[in-house]
Amino acid sequence: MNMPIENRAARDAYYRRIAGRQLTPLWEAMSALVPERPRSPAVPHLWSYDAIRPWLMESGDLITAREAVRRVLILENPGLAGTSAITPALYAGLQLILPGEVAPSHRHTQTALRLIVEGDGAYTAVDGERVTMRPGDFIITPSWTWHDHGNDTDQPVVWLDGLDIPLVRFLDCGFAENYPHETQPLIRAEGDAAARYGANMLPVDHVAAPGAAPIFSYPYARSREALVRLAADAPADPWLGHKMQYVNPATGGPAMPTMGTFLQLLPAAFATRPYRSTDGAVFHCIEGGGECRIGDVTLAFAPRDTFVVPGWATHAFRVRERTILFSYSDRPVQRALCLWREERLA
Ligand code: 1HN
Repeated sequence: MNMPIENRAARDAYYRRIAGRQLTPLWEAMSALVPERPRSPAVPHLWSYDAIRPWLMESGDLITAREAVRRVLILENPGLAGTSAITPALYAGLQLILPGEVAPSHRHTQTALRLIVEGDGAYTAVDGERVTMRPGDFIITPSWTWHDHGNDTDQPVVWLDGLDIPLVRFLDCGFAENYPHETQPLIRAEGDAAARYGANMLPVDHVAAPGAAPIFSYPYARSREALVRLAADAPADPWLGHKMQYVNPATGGPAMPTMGTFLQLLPAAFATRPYRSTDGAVFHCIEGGGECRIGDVTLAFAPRDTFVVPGWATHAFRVRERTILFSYSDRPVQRALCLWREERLA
């Protein structure tokens, strides 16, 4: 029987010959293709709002929202350079809309979320209904819904955009089109969706369908009140503090099919135990401030800062004052595929 011994030169010559036929040897790639545990190419990183704000405002002197379509500075993970991604599956950006501006109507199969960072009273119109934006509000733009934004206030308005752009690109299911006019017609009064689906009731003939929530806005005042109420009586989870997820009120499932969204309260002087999960997450500090230790990196965050924790990276929080963090990840996708894992460490 033939017993080959390692001959590097012979193997390399063979790889070059088969490469011409678009063939590559699995045995050279095996450990990278099937790693023992996730090794995310994403790295921990923080974007300080105070540091970024001047650059964002400067973009307002260079291009209008109309010309830009969306005037956004992308938060690109340093470990994913050139991909416009903050984690392998997700995108993040900070969008600026100045007084009097309109960001024209379009739709795409990518799902978007907004977390309002600065400014009070701009609006987004989704599927024929306007939603007013206030700081801390969480607003969704489901896949393939027409959406345009406007700012009728006298102050700049900034929000954090989260989209599933890299995921949709990976799956090759991106479609997009512009609305024939700058804005879409409003066919329902503001507050219609919230009344119909967001008051712990549903229309009597409603048939729950899979997909994004039928409400577009989760006002911060209500979400915050719930967390503050819980924190007053219930013990904090040692790993997560008081952490809630935003849901589709018609199904109890996640607010959007591709992105999980969370709001978390960490009491004053609280330190969480180390935790990791397979979904890398984008965090945004709404109130308070502290530190997130991720492996040997420590990120110090203040209100309006955004930071990213890569998937399966062990991390722990330490806060001074009561802190409220918004976060989003691809958890619903991982769960639907039975891939999601978490680990609570000592
Ligand atoms: C988009 O439609 C928005 O509607 C924001 O505000 C960011 C990034 C890429 C593609 C579409 C928005 C986007 C986007």
